[in-house]
Amino acid sequence: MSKSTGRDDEKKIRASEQEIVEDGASQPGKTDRRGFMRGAGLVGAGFIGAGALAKGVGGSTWGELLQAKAARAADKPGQLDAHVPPGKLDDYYGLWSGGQSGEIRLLGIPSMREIKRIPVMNRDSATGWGRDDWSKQLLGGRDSGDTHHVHMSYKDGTYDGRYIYVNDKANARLARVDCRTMECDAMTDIPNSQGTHGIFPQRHDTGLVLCNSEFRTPQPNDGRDLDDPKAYGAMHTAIDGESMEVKWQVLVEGNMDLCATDYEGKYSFATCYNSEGGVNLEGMMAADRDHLYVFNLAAIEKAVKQKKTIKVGDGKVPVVDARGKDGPYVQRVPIPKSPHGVNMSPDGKYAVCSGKLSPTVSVVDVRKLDDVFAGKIKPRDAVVAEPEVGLGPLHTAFDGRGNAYTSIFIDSVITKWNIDKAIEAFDDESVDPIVEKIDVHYQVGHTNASMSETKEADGKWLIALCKFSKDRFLNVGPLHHENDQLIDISGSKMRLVHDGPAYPEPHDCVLVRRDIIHPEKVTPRDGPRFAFYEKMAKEDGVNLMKDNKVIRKGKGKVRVYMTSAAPVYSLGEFRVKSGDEVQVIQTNLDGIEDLSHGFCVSNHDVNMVVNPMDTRSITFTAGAPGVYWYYCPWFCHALHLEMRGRMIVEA
Ligand code: K7E
Ligand code: CUA
Repeated sequence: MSKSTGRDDEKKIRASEQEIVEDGASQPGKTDRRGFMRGAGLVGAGFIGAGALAKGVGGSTWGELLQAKAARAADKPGQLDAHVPPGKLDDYYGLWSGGQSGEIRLLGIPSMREIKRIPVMNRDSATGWGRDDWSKQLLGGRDSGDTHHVHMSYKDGTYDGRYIYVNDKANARLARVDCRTMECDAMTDIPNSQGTHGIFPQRHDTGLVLCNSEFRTPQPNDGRDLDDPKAYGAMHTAIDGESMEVKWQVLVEGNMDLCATDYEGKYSFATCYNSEGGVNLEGMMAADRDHLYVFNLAAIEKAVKQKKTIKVGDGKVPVVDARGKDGPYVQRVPIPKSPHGVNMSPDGKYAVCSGKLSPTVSVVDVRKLDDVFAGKIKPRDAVVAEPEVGLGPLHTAFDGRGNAYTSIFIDSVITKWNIDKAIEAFDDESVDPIVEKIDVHYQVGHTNASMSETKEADGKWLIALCKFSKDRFLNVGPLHHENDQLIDISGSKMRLVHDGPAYPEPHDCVLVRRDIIHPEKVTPRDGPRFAFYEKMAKEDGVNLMKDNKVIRKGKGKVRVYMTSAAPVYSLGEFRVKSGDEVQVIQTNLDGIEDLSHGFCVSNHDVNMVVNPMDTRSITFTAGAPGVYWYYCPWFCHALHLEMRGRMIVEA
C-alpha cells in the first residue's frame, strides 16, 4: 500500500496544505483532515488480508503511471464549455440528494447553479412543507430524514421524466416527487426495516423500486433476539413505483448497502459488507470476502403468488425467506471485503461493485447470472474482472464509450479505467486497464456522469461529490459545506472545471438531459393532494375556486376558506375565538407563471406558499385575544406589502 503515499504530486498537495495550516486556516499542530483520512485509510487497508484479492495488490506503481501519462502527451482534455451565460439555460437537470438536510435539490448542469430545493423529509419554512396539513399527514409528524439516493423512473432503459424516488435512511421510507410540480406526492413507510439505504427503480419500465435495509435487526423487531445478533436479518423490499405500495420483501441474513437493477427487469442487486453479521467494527470486517446479493425477481414473485412466504411483524407484506444459503431467489457472488457501490454499465452487461476496504472493483457479468441460478457455474465465476483502482473505491460512473470512473475516497481521486481492458487484465497481468487518475478535493463519495445510469450515457460531464471541502472555499467556521466538483470527461483527459459548495450532505446525484423533464408552470389540480382538499370542501359545501367562508365545525374548530389574487386576499379579516383550532384553506386564483402567494399569521408559527392555481391548508391554535395580521410572504405585486388582513381573536 505504501506506493500510493510516495506520489510527487501528493507531496506538492501536502506542501500546499502545510502552508494553509501555517496560514492559520487550520489549527497548527493538529493533523489536517486529508492526512487524517489517509492514516485511517491505511489502517483500514491493513485489514485487507493477503488472500482477499484474487489479483493480489500488484499492478502499476505511481512512477509507472506517471510514465504512461507522459507517453500519452498527445491526450487532449475535454473542451466543453461550462459557462452558461446570463439568459441561457443548462443542458442537464442534476437531481441531487440532500443527505441529512432531508431534501432533494435540482441543479443546472454544467453551470452547477442550484435551481430548486425540494423539501421532502424536512420541515421547510419557505414553503410550509412539514407544516401545512397535507405534508404533515404525509410525514406523520416527523420532520427530519436522511436522503441518500435519488433516481428517476425509467422506460426502456432510459429516464421517462415522470417521477423522482428518494430514500430516507433515518426513518426507513421511500418518497416520490411528481416531476410535473417537483413536489413530493407520496411517501411509504417500509416495514421490518432500518437504515433504508440503497434504492433503485427497475429500468425496463416504471415497475418496482427496490430498497435495501442497511441495518440488520431482529425479525420481527419486537423485543426478541435482542442479544442474539446472529438471528438478525435485513430486508430487500419491493415497492410499486406507481401505487407506492409495498409488494413484497426478501429476508436475508447479511446487511445490504447499495442497490442496482439490471436493464431487463430480471435481477436486482445489493452489496453486502457485513456477511459476518458483526455488530461492531472488528466483527463487520473479519471476513476476507463479502458478496453481492443477486435477487431473481421472477422467482421471488412466483413464490409470493404461490404463498411460499412467511409472516414478519404485522404480516401485511409477504416475506420470502432467503436466509442462509444460495437458492432460486438469491445468489451470493463473493467479492473482496466490504463492497460499497454497485453500478450497472450502460450496455447492461456488467454490475460493477466498488471495493471500499479492497482497492479493487469487481465486475460481475450479468449475462452469466442465468447460469449461476441454474447451478451450471459457481457464483464467483460471474466475476470477469477485478482491476485495482486505488484506496477506498466507493462508486462507479460510465461514459458510454467503454470507460468507467470510480470514486476513490481515501486517495481523493477519480480513477478512469477501461472495462474491456480490465477483463483482459483478469487473465493477463501485463495489461493495464487504468487510463487516468484525477485529483478531487477531498474524500469523494459518490460520482456520477451525464445519463450514466441509462443506456444513453453520453460521456460529457462527471460529478465528484466530495465529503470535505477544507480549503476550497472561504473559511466559514467548523461546519463546512461539501464540495461538488464538475469534471469534463468528453476528451481523452479529464478536466476539473468547477467547485460547488453544497449544504450537507449530498450523497448521490444523477444527471438527466433537459429534454426529458417537462414541469408545469401552473399547478395541475389533480392527484392525491387535491383529493384531500376536495373532500374537505365537499364536506362544507364550498367551491374552492370562488368561496370565501368561515365555517364553525362544532366546538372550538373553525375552517376559513379564502381565495387570493394579487394583491389581495378575498377575506380582509376573519373572526375566531381564543383557543380555537383554526384551519385556513387558501386557493391561489392567479394562473400566471411565477405568481405565488402564501399565508403567514403573525406570532403563530404559520407560514406556507400557495402556488399559481394551487390550494393549501394549514392548521393552528388561535392565541390570546387580540388582533393578528396575516400577510402574503411571497413578493407577488407592487402592492405585495399591502396584501394582508386581520385575524381578530375574541375572548
Ligand atoms: Cu456512498 Cu449513502 Cu450512496 Cu454516501 S452512500 S457516499
Ligand atoms: Cu401575494 Cu405577496
